[in-house]
Amino acid sequence: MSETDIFHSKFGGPWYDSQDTQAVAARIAQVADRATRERLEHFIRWGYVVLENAVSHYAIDKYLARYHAAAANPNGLAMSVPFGPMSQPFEPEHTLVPGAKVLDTSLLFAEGDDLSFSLPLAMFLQELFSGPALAFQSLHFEVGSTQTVHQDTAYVVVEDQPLQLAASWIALEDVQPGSGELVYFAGGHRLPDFPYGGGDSKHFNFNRDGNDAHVAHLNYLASESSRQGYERRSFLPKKGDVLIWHADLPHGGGEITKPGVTRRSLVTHYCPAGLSPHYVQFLTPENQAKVKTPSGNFLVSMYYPASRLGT
Ligand SMILES: O=C(O)CCC(=O)C(=O)O
Repeated sequence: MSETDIFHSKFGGPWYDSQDTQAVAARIAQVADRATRERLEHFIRWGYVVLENAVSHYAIDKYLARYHAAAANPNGLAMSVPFGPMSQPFEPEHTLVPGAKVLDTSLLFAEGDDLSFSLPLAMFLQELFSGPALAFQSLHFEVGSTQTVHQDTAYVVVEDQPLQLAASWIALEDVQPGSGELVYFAGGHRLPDFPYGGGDSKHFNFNRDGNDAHVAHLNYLASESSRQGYERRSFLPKKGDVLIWHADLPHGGGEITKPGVTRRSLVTHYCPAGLSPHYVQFLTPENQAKVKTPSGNFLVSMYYPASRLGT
C-alpha cells in the first residue's frame, strides 16, 4: 500500500481500509494461519470479528479476583459514571449504575495482560497493526452501559491517524439476554464519514462543534445504518469470547430489560505501538511512558503512572 491509496474514509486508514481490494487480498494471503486469514476477511467485510473462547476462564478468574481485591481497597482506582466527571474515585455501589466504567484496570493489573493481550487477541492485533499494539483506555463494566450507538473515532483519538484504532470486548461471564448486550450495525464501519470541525476532523469537540452536531451524528448512525441495510446485531457471548471492532463500527449498549442482571465485560482500545492517543502529549512524562508487557505489546494510561502499570 502506498501514499496514493484510496481509503474508504477521507481521513485515511490502515492497510485493511484501502479500497484497492487486490492489494488487501494480497496482504491477507501473506498470513500463514488460515483461521487468521478468515478472521481478517470477516473483520474487513463486517467491521468486527468474534474470537470464541479466546481468553481462558483461569485468566478471567485471576483478573476478577484482583479486581475484587482492588474494589475492597481502591488505592486511587478511577471510574466514570454517567452523572459525574470523566474520572472520579472508585465507589463500589456506583459500579452497578448502567454506564459506569472502572478505568484502565486491565492496564493497571498484571493479570490484565492475559485478557487484553490474550494470545489469539494479540495475534489478531499484530496482523491489523503489522506490529505490536499499544493498549490504552480500558473499561471494566459490571452491568450494561445502555450507551447510544456511536463510533469510537468521535471520542477516542489516535494522533494524526484516527482510523488506526481497534477495540476488544471481552465477556467476563456468560452474557444473559436482556442484560444490555453489546449491539452494533454489521458493516456500518463503511458508512460515509460524519466529519466534525467543518469537515476537517474525525473527532467530536464539544466547544468547537456543540451538542447539536453530536446528536446529529448519533441520529445519522441509526438512520443511515438502517437505510443502507446494515443489520443491527447483538452479542450474546460465553465467558471468554471476544469481539474486536473496527474504529468506525457503530456500536453501543442495548436496552436493559432485566434490571439487576450483571453483564461483566472488559473493553480495551488499541493503536499501533508507534502511535499514541492524542491525550498522551498532555500527561506528565511519567504517565506518557509506554510500558512493555510480557506479551511484547505496550500499555499507556491517562490515570496511572507508568510505574504502576502491569503490576
Ligand atoms: O459495552 C457496552 O455496552 C458498550 C461499550 C462501548 O460502546 C464502548 O466502550 O465504546
